Amino acid sequence: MERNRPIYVRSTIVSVEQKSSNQWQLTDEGKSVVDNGSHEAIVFNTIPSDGMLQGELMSSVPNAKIGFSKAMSAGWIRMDKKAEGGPRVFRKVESIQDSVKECLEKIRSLNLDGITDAQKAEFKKRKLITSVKVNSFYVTKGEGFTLDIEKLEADLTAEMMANGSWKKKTFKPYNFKALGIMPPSGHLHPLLKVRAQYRQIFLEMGFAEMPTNNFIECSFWNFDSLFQPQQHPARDAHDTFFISDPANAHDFPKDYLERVKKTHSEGGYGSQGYKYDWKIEEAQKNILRTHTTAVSARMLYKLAQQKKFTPVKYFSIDRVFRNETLDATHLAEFHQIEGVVADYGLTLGDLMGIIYEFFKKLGITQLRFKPAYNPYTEPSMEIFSFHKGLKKWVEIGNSGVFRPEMLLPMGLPEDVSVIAWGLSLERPTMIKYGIDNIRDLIGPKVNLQMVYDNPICRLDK
Ligand code: FB9
Repeated sequence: MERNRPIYVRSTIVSVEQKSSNQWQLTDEGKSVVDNGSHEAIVFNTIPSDGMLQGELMSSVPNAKIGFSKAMSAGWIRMDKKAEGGPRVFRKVESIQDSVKECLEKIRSLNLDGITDAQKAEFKKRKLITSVKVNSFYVTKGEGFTLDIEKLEADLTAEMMANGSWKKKTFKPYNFKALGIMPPSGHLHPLLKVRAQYRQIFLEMGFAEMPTNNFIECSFWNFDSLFQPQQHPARDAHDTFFISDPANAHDFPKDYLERVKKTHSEGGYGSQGYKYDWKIEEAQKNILRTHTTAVSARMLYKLAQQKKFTPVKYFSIDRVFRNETLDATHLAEFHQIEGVVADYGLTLGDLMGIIYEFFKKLGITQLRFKPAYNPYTEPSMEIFSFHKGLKKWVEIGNSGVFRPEMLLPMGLPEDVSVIAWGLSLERPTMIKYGIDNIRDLIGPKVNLQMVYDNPICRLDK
């Protein structure tokens, strides 16, 4: 091995050069001519010395029409149209030279000597030959040509360095274009990808995220603080999951609880209340929260304890639980997305405006609002968007202005209003990733490969 040649470079064993060319090849008909003679030669050879009826000739040989025409043009045969019994065909010469057959034999052996362009054009027109592109590889010996395939070393080892054996080895050159091995990594679930997008939208709009790390909530914060009466059907076990241990909560702001109790049972703040015997035992019951509005209530109460009110924008995206009938798009839990704005003198127009802004960041601009009912908001509106794919208006959320019976017992100033809206995380995720059954998105039957494979989430695209 030359001393000055780098150890990792192997000299060329063979050089390969690709060349493309167009080549004439025989068609099946051309091959038949080589095997059986040209059509005109077959016609000539079929005619006996005393001639034959043209009709008989034309029906007795294949390709008789082209053969007859070419034989006539070549001066090999003649026709007597007035012969007795009908037009007869006779030979004009003793013998013929089948040049078509001879040329095609040469073309088959790739010998085009003496074959004119006009002949090639004629054969091509008669569909006897066709031009094909042929890719050829010309292999020549390189300066390092050898018949022994020497194993290229992939690694320079300490042992080679120590004993000097590296000097006699040839190393495989590094392939710096090789892609690295995909490192094993985690994969975000589609729901979490979409949650990140919604979180980003809220943050861009100046909202702060609420602490939602308590799936278990007491009925007081989940219902009573929201002025939702204790006999409301949503508070029954068929809609709500109750916790057996600990079944009850005991830590409430005492003064606030009394104000809530009074507002429900006797009214107050201009409201007649529900006029029922409000029971703390109902408020103490622990449940799995049915909406993140329970967290909003806690945050608004905390806000009201400030000496001086300050406007806020809060949001939350987290799991809520409802003991509802399951189907292809509903499970007993879902992720609720909620936005809340508290400020002086907010109106329904402000609520519509901020909902427009929110959904515009999702690429949705066609909205409609439909009057609705929520126990804790008045007025309330369902939000609809025109779905281009389905060509119809679909519900995409709910919204409203929190009632004074909810806000004033907390201690918020009378001129402060709070607007809020909500939607689910699952619905947009299923739409985004084209998932029809929620069990393909969430739950024990989810195909984890879907989690690995599904693309990045961009909600505005
Ligand atoms: O998310 C819903 N639909 C939706 C949302 C987004 C979407 O695509 C994205 C825009 C690109 C497509 C559809 N809905 C609300 C409407 C329906 O899906 C509905 O059938 C299911 N609703 C859930 C509750 O059902 C028991 C979705 C969930 C929901 C409903 C209401 C709220 C939150 C979630 C609320 C609220 C609220 C109201 C006032 C004040 C505070 C909170």
